[in-house]
Amino acid sequence: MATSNTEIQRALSVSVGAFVDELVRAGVRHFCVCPGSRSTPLALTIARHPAAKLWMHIDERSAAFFGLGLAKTLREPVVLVCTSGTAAANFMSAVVEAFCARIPLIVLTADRPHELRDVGAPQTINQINLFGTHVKWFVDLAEPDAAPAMLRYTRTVADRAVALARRGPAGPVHINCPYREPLLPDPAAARAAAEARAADRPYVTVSAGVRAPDPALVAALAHDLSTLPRGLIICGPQDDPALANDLTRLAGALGYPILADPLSNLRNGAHDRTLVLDCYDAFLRDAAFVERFAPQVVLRFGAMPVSKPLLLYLQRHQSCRLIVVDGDGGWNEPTLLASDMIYADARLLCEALVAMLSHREERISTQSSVVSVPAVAEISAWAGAWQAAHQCTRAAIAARFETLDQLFEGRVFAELAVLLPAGALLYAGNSMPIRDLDTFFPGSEHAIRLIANRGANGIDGVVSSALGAAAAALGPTVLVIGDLSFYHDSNGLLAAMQHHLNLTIILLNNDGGGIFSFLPQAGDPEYFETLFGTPHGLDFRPLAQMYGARYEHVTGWETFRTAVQRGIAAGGLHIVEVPTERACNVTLHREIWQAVSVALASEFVHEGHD
Ligand SMILES: Cc1ncc(C[n+]2csc(CCOP(=O)(O)OP(=O)(O)O)c2C)c(N)n1
Repeated sequence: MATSNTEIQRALSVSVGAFVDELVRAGVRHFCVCPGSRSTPLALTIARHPAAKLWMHIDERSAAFFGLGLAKTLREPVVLVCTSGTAAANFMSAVVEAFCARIPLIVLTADRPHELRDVGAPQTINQINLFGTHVKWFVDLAEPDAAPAMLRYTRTVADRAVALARRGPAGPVHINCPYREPLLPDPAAARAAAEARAADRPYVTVSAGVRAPDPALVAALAHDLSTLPRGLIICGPQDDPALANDLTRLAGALGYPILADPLSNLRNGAHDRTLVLDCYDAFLRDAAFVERFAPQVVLRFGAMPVSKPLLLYLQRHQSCRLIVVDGDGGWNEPTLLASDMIYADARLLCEALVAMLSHREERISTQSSVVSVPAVAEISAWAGAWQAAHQCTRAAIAARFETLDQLFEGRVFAELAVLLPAGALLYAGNSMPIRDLDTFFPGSEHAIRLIANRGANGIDGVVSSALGAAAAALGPTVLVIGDLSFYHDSNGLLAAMQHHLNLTIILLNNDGGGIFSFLPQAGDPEYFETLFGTPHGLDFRPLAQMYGARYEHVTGWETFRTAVQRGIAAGGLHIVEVPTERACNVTLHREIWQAVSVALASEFVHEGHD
């Protein structure tokens, strides 16, 4: 072990130099770093590394969510760095979100050396397994050591951490890094450590395969599905943009409609969207539709969708076969109704099923088959009914909006569907924004990316996550957020100023938690406002001023459109406040659901769908 200060400094410089260099070699580019003394070796080494992009943040909670937004948008691991003590604890919410939403993060917490732990040393807490079961891997790194074997160890840990964070199910890993004083690394020694190895190759190249579906399973599944005409595909939040083509092809081969969650990456884009339905959250509230259109089979991909009516629909038809596909081998199945869990890569499974189904069709058309294949007319009637429900729901919503002059939270999303250019990224806050996005944002051929923090559904860290997304996005980024969520992470706004980011925030200000007005406790006159509504009466304009944001309080749809377009065109930080009223918001939602029911009743009486 190094004993003199010179030896300690050399070991520190070489070891941390090798560690940061290895993270970069393994593919990490973005490092979100927070100030502190114990983390000095990491901070300085990262700042000096030519290929590392440094994002400095003062508040650790905001930093971690910023990193999460970056990682989500880039679909790449991002590193977080903080000093010892409660700084590390402030990473917790974002680490939990990353774990639940399968987002790769590499969390580096600086710590004191072992002999200074649990002895009352300042700014020292127990950081061992600090994030509990919400990380995929925890390592209490060995103290810096320049011995060749220890450098091999350090580089291996870095490669393994990046690989593990990436490998499905992706998620956060935590490396606790003990450093002994003196903490200043010598830049030349750190650089020499990085340059000691040939460029552009990690110490260990980690290769991970994908889960290919078992051919026997594909054959059996294709057989079963081809005998079940009344099928649905449900696609929840998932991150693979290439799945859209394969899934829509499978839907076409089976004649099954796709109920596509806003975070499924399926609603928008150039793929065939004929069978992609995006307003089922509204029409599955209609009891008559739910009763009449019972599925025989449901194929579910991705995480569980946000829509509660969809969950209730599945619960209503419990006898239907529910097949859940998870290429990561996880268990995203909160309905507890799954009959089959398939651990296979979603795209490979779709491709194999399509190939098998077309092969079967060819065989059937050349032989007289004993297998009963659904008549094309029967498939069309089923899919056609869902498409008709979709179209008449959209029309009913549009008709209601035409006569609606007042500002309504749901309509914000219908307006954005028109205002956002192709290539834009729309971040939705939790609570009502994600739900209204689900119902009111019609899909289109424009490639608009929809993102939200749906791992743990927190209202914390949303501003920072959206700014992280803005830092990575190629097109304009727009965040729609409720006032409590906005207030919760107002610290995050500093990043926009410090890093010159472009973000338009649409602040839906109903002075409290609007979602609670939809719940039964809204009927409690004594405690509702105190415990749930939680009005704050804040004027956010001075806050915006403090962070150099342009602030516009809109009063109607014309001013809303102009303000959003101005925000997108001008760049920088724009906050567009849309004032709404909680009770009125509930009434309007219920009116629209009622209008949808009326439209469905008329559609299905006249058309005689079955
Ligand atoms: C960190 C965290 N704390 C509390 C909650 C519980 N919660 C869910 S929605 C909500 C109200 C959010 O209000 P706002 O952001 O204004 O959105 P609105 O309900 O008005 O759409 C709260 C407190 C949560 N999800 N996450």
